[in-house]
Amino acid sequence: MIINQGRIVKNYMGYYYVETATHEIITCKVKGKMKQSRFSLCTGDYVKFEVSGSEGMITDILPRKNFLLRPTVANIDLVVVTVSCSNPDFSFLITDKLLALAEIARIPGIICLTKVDIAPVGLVEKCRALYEKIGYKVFPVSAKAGIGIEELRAEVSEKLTVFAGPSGVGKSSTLNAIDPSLDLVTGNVSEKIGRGRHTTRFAHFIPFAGGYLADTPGFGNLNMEEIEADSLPKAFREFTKYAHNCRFTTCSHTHEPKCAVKEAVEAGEIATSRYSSYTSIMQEILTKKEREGKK
Ligand SMILES: Nc1nc2c(ncn2[C@@H]2O[C@H](COP(=O)(O)OP(=O)(O)OP(=O)(O)O)[C@@H](O)[C@H]2O)c(=O)[nH]1
Ligand SMILES: [Mg+2]
Ligand SMILES: [Zn+2]
Repeated sequence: MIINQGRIVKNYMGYYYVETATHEIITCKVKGKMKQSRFSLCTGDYVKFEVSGSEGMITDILPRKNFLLRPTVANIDLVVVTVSCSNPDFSFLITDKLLALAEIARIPGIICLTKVDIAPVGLVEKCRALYEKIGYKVFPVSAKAGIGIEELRAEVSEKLTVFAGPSGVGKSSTLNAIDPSLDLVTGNVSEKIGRGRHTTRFAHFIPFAGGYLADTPGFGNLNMEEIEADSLPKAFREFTKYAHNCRFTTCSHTHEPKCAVKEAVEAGEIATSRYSSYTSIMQEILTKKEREGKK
């Protein structure tokens, strides 16, 4: 029996596709004892596996450098928060939720604003001003019109980059534009409900420019209930410099008096859209807690 190490680059129909150091892909299943393991394996995990015949059996998971809750991937270098200017409509809340998930996982994040060819007037400039001020790079692109692709390609090279975002925003289309040899399947956006059709069904890593690009399934509703309320304030990076001036050290920046974060919002130093996303997410988390408390 040969014991080997590798990395899960795809998880599909109960199989884990594990890439070895020599770039061989071994189709693996999970050994019984691993199924009860407190870790559930995900794409990006480094694992040990035994090979017998043509199939492998995963026996161990190696420690993770990081873990992103949604999309569920491990050991990554960069999250590209991918949101469209239109069709589906741009959403500050979804953008801020994705940025918060990256912050909580301590993974660098950038924003890719897709479909700039059909952007409402002023949206790109507004987003750039807002997010660049708080330290997020913004890449306006159009896969269709070939705008901004080179800049994005340079940014995502030589690392493991995950594209995350709602269904239909153009993650797969943008990846195809970055590397036309990929030929990923894309789908249209439903005219009736203005949402994507969940064309990409599983996360998978594609070798690219000394690293990997990861296409992931888009989501419909991005649920934040699993986040701890305590970890939310630091997920909004521009709050930090004000938060230590709040009257209460445990200030949640919602209902407390003498809250320096709220004062900064009123003074126009923190964007109202960011504060509004923060309070919405906090509400989602607290509503879940209350529901659980009543059970
Ligand atoms: N106008 C315009 N449409 C685009 C652009 N990029 C993608 N689209 C369209 O958006 C739709 C969805 O694209 P996909 O690439 O499948 O979106 P996705 O984010 O991968 O969606 P899921 O796999 O469902 O998560 C398709 O009809 C694309 O043709 C763009 O730059 N401009
Ligand atoms: Mg897709
Ligand atoms: Zn406060």
